[in-house]
Amino acid sequence: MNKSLLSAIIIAIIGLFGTPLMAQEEELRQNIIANHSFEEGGVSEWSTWQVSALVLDTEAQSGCCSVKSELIENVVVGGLVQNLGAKGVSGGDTIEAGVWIKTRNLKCTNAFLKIEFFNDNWVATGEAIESSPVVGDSDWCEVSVKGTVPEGSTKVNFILGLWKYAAVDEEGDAYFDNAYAYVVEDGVE
Ligand SMILES: [Ca+2]
Repeated sequence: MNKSLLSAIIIAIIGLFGTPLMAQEEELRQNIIANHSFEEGGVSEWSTWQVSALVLDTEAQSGCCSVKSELIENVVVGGLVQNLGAKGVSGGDTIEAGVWIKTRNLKCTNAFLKIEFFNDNWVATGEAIESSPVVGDSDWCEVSVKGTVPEGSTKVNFILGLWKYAAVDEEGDAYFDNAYAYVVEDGVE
């Protein structure tokens, strides 16, 4: 068999069997965070929990915009939230998630990604998973987490979080961009 015929056969085999597999992986690798890069004008698709959020076209890790998030007065924790449970993520699924964060002069507030798990009655179904915190003056950096969703979870909160650990006025800024979450292993048999 000559080489070109062998190559043609290999390409045909990849054509027959490779595509469906790749399509399946592609489907699993689909970013389930909506408005993940804040390019859609404002914070549509996100809920604000004890933060004010402003989409700016002066800072961006990708595209033209990112979101600047700030804790509202007199709270120590808050964030921008999407419920992955409503997007089909459920107990047993293994998820990989992350976001890019930039901070400026952030003296006593941590910026991070956190994923929390609850059942229908908002009772925690397991330990939350949390990224390393970004503080101080940091250029765009990626934080990520990976974990398995505890059984019985129907609400899976993906949170671009802020936590103020000292009771002083915070003058710094935190920006988030390019949030992602993938189901890397589907727990459903
Ligand atoms: Ca962006």
